[in-house]
Amino acid sequence: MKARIKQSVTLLLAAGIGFAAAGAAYSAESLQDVMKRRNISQQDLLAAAKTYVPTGKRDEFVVFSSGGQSGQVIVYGIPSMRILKYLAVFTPEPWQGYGFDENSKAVLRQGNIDGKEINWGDTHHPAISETDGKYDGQYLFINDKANPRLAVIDLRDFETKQIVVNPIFKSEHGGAFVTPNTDYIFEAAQYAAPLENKKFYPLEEFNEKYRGGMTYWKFDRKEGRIDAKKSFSVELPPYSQDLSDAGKGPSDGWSFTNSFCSERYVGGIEKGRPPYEAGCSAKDTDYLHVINWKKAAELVAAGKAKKINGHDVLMMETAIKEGILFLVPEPKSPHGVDVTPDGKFMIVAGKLDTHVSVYSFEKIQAAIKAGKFESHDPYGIPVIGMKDALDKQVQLGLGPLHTQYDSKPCLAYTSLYVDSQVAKWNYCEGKVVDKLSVHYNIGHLMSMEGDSVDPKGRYLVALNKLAIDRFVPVGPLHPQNHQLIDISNDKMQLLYDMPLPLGEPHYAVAIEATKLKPGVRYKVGTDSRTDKPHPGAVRAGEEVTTKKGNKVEVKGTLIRSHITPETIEVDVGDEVTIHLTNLERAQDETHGFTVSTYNVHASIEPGKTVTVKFKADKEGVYPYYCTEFCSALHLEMQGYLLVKPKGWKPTKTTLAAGSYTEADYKATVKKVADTQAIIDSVVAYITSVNYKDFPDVVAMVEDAFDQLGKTKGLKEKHEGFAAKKDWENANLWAEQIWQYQVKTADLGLRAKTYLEQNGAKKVAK
Ligand code: K7E
Ligand code: CUA
Repeated sequence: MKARIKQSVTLLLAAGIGFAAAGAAYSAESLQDVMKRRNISQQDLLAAAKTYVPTGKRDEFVVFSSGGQSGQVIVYGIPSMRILKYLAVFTPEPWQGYGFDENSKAVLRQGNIDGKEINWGDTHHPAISETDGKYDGQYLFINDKANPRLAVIDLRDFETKQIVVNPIFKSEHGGAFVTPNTDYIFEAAQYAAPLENKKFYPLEEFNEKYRGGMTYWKFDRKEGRIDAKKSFSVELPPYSQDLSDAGKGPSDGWSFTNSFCSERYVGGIEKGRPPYEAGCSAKDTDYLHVINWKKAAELVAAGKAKKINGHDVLMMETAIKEGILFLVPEPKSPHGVDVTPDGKFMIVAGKLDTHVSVYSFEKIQAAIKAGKFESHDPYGIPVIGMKDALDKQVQLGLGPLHTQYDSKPCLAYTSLYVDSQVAKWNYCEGKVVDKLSVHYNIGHLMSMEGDSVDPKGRYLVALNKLAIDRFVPVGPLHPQNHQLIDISNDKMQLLYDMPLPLGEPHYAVAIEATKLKPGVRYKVGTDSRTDKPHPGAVRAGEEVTTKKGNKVEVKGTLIRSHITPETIEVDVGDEVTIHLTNLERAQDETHGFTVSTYNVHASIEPGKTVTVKFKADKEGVYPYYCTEFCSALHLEMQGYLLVKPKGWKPTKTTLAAGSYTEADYKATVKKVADTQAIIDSVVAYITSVNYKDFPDVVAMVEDAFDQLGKTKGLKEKHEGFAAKKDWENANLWAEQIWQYQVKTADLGLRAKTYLEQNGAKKVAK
């Protein structure tokens, strides 16, 4: 221990004074040498140059990808394809404490269905909040297909704030999609089921009793939460509603939803009936659902909805009568419907058709106005003739699924699942301009802000379903493969294969990195899951442990490098609640907290307050500690939970002590003086240059002085003990000054290096 401190002083001194080790001489390989050795072509090199983000530089775009069955969201950068974070949404995630502390558990448990805890989700479609149809970078939404739920993630801190359970569906897939000003986030049911909860109807009553639907969740932007009371649904036939999109520009106020299995076929392979896949693709067409959601919202507000499970549902009968619901045939088992950036067309891709169908919003409106319908479906919904709604059909290839848009007008990219290709085509002229093979079986694809009114072009990502031969084998379960494609030129160029070790991603959205402005710290004492002051928060010096009956409540703090309190004593059987506030203001100074064997963990970022709770049901000794390597003395950031047996009485009342001498004390005092000299020299350097022009440095300097400020009063304290010849206390309090100095010096040296590397200039004194 002492040896280590001595070593770190030496290191500190060396760094402060600036001994730089000279680089060893070696013969450098040329670029040509490397290309030859690694068998890299000019084309590879170009791709590498387009994706490489040198150290210290940042990506241009940030992607939020669905994490599929992981129930999470994956965040990565473009063009580097480096993974930045997994966002915990429907599934516990221990690093972030999600599901292991009380505050995040409260969010996770909002997703309970009928009191059942659900600890996973099947996330499909993320959506970024929009203002005037453009991504605004404030919120992210994502659906859970398996358990019909929707989550709200705040992009100020990238944390899940809310989960809402769909009150009438049993599965949902066509969501999340946002309206152009994020008034509503909507989702479509997938597999039809009775809308009333816990109602049983046999499959023989499928046509009469099973239903699909669309739910429009009202988003309260001021609160940053969905307002379930102001949300509503529209009842739809049991047609297996699928992907959807919101109208924009001229089509704002309308939503469009595909369907498959409008045959309403019910399988039964075990009874010798042909399976779903046969019965669900028998017809040549399915239905595009066209809904006037703005009018629907007005009708609901006017009291025309029926309450089902306490939720407003506009029934089909009302929707038909009020003229807000229409169907248009679409070929065959379609998947994606994607509204063009100008809002004039809806492009539908039919999985079993080689064409994409471009529907005209203008033509659909004309047919509605003229009352020109070719028929009505079995539920009485007016059906607009396909030819009356179509602008054109374009043959692209096998298995078209999803479409995204370019910044250049009329250009679209459609994924071809069966062909394993991306088709680049012009929807104004109706012709294919380029095709590129991907590896393999592409599902969704994504261009930069490519589903907004203002796509950014440049890059496209192919979200492939199969990776087969792309990566080093890791067992039968292969990684996912996201491929980055350069679309800035006439010909598409494949740039990069990224194996994703979490899946299966369905859709992803990419936003310009500069639009995201997440914070680096919370206001001290914030519950990050409610965005409100945490009732268990305390400031330094206010830490307290109380006991009422068998309930022990600890209000503690964390700062480099100690946890207050360092001992928690309880009786066996006590319910223990520990609230911890991270007092740090420094960027990235997160502390973690866990107690041995009690299955609790918290990630406590600067300013945050988090609660962990457990029943101390076994007597014994349980170390607790900080789980983030937060400082040189991180390992010492520790304490003991002592769970005492019933009726236990102490026999010994003094703690085991170290034995320090006057010489130890003097050595510590000298160390403190030497370190202060380093700090002074670093401060002299920093203030001699234009450090105020570097916001990151200003923050580091602030944090450094914050640390140094904590030494106040400690000098008097150690000198007081020294006067009484209490060398133990004198030495340890002097040592504590040095602890703060080390953190100050560390920040100061980091600031100095930053300034030197970023061309700081001398300023006149
Ligand atoms: Cu996998 Cu959008 Cu759910 Cu298509 S979805 S591939
Ligand atoms: Cu705090 Cu390690």
